[in-house]
Amino acid sequence: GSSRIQHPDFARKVVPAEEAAAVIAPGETVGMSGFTGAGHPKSLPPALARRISDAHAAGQPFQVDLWTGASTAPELDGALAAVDGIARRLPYQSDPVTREKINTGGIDYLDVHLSHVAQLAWEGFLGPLDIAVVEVSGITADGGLVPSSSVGNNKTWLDLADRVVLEVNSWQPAALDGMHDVYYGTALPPHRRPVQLTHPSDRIGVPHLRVDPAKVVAVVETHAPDRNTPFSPPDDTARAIAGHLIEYLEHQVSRGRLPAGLLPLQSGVGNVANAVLSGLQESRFEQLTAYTEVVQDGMLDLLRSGTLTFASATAFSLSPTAIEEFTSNVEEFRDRIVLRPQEISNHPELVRRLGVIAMNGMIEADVYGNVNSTHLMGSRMQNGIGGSGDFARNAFLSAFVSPSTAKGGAISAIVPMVSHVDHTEHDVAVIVTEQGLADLRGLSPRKRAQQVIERCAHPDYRAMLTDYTERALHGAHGRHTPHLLDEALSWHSRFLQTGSMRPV
Ligand code: 0RQ
Repeated sequence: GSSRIQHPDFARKVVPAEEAAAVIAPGETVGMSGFTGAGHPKSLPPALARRISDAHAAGQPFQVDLWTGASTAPELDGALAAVDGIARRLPYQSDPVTREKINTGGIDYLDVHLSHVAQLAWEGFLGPLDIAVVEVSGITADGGLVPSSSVGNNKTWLDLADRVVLEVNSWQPAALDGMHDVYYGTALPPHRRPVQLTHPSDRIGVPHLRVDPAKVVAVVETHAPDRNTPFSPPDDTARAIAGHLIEYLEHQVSRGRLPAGLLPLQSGVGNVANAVLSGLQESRFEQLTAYTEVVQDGMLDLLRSGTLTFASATAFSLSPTAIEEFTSNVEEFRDRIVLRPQEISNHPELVRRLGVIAMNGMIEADVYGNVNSTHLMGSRMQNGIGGSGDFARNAFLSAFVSPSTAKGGAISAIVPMVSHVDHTEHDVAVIVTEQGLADLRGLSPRKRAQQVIERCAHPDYRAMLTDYTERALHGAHGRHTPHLLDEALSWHSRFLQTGSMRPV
């Protein structure tokens, strides 16, 4: 074994990935590590995909149920989906091949709040977990597992699974050791206790994961990178959205509704989220903190400049350039980033106590403030709800952001009625597009509709939306949330029939 495996019992169990993959039998449930393309196993999954493909070629059925932390990478989700190796998948994915199989009905997909996954598994409701396949960055002399670039559900998988395969990835910086805080205090009700965390930087657990060595059936050594999606600089739309949001936060501070250092920030991933973080870099804010899921490029920049003093998350999601920046300056980041299990990074109790400011992307919002984060045209799964619901419902302030149109203007992201609801009107405080920002707090549905149309809708769709709400006010069964039921989803139907939400 390499120097990353300090314990002789584990070193003796090192085998090639093919051999490790052979311990997984058809029909088993596999819990794998991985969160936003970080910390997933990289060698066993492709080997498992080859086994599955061989079995299928020989006319034998072979599928597994796959649980993870969140999204993984082409060599895991992509490879297993491509060979039709996944029967059931949870909780979040963003892989194009997996997405296609979900939408053609080949994969049963369960879209679960990320903070709920561990308790759902513990409850036993999902069935037994046969095997855990977890990437770690090292094994200590006393058998402790040094977590990798994500923690996710690893604690739960290692505890629950009958058998365990560890992938020790020497590509991960050795300096990750000490950056994790694994909380072992969770229990199912009625034995649950308060989680004693009152500041994003609090440490309430231990730096290493535990595993019963008797359960470890194989150890695989790898040296392979995380997904490392390259970073594209924010476009004008993303910058405009970020500008509105930051101006709004400044205004809230000046009105005394938020402290000068704001409250712990949660930010989704992607172009707009990164633009908000870049915008904060140029703003007057200082002494910021983050209580979020993912540390992305923009957050690393904020930490380096000192605008952000501390970030708590469950995973990294960095570009190749940012990884280099992180590894060559790791000492600078070590005491200012902590990675936790996702049941803690996304814990409703903690999100509420800390007063998190949540900022997440959306597919569409309706004029009354309901938000769809997951489904295109009501039925096609995009990625999943991820952690957005954990944060949105419990945040001090919850914002949803999106360009006002999609597909070159053929789709309005502001619609009469959302085609799927992930976040109800009760969980949405602020909606932001490049057009502007609507603060929906304290407004009745009819007043919300005015704000959303005026501030957020694209000018091409404003008159149509106003026309709808005005006719609904007179034609609806009730005037509280006025809808014309035969028309509410007609924009989506029109898009599916004609390729545009605009009338022909
Ligand atoms: O399609 O790829 O074919 O071009 O949807 O849209 O604009 O690239 O948006 O990457 O910011 O993702 C909600 C999906 C937004 C994301 C969502 C089409 C559009 C494009 C993607 P193409 P964009 P983003 C922390 C928090 C849930 C999880 C979450 C998400 C594709 O933010 O997954 O918040 N959120 N997690 O063209 C039809 C519309 C559309 C539309 C966009 N109204 N109708 N298609 N598209 N709007 C992170 C984690 O939880 C891990």
